[in-house]
Amino acid sequence: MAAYTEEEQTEDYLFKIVLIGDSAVGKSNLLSRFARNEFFPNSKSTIGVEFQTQRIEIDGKEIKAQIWDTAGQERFRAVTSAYYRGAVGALIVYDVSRRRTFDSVGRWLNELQTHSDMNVVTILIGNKTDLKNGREVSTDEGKTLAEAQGLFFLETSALDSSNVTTAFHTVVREIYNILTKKVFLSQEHKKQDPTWMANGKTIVLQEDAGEPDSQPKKAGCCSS
Ligand SMILES: Nc1nc2c(ncn2[C@@H]2O[C@H](COP(=O)(O)OP(=O)(O)OP(=O)(O)O)[C@@H](O)[C@H]2O)c(=O)[nH]1
Ligand SMILES: [Mg+2]
Repeated sequence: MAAYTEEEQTEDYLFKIVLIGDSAVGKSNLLSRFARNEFFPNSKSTIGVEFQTQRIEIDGKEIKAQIWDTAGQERFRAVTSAYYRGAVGALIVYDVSRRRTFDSVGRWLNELQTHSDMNVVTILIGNKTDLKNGREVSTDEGKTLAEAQGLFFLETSALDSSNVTTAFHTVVREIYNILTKKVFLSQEHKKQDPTWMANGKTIVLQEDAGEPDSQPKKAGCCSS
């Protein structure tokens, strides 16, 4: 593990980003849509931890986004602290057609804050916007919660692909911006907490794919 300060930046970057949210909200399908442009209509619950590494180019620099995915359901989850260790970005996902999953967002935010030792760039994702008739959570409700918590916000559909790439790119771009000190504060964060990222905290990046302590892993490398 390495801590990069302003002076020590290397050419390439590896950002660990975690996917969290209740079971069946579509975390694994958002990842497979983003990484391989695949969607599975009948996917099973994730067991343990999987991750994909996706290359993204920003300002001529190669960023490796290492995106971690685990089960929303407690009994299938990997050791929590190992999952969050070294994460610099997070997507908290709920299902716009199941209000219960939206009600859980606070709990996921707490868990993220408990287990991460730094400010993690976090985006709230309302997934499954294709289920137009089954919607239980409005766009405004999602937006309001995100604003209250100082999070980015997007609605997505892993099924029809809408906003999936944008969601991951938003997180990666913001981490990159913070790291390169191009912007200290996003507008969203500025509104909520003027001290956010301006308090001298070091961003910690993992050099290697830190493995979960006792769970199976699946690493996949994908096209850029
Ligand atoms: N209509 C619709 N269905 C989706 C979408 N994303 C995922 N699904 C479906 O929702 C179910 C659960 O998706 P997963 O990606 O496995 O959910 P998960 O959040 O990874 O679930 P866990 O691994 O149990 O935490 C599957 O049947 C998917 O096909 C979407 O955008 N629209
Ligand atoms: Mg899953």
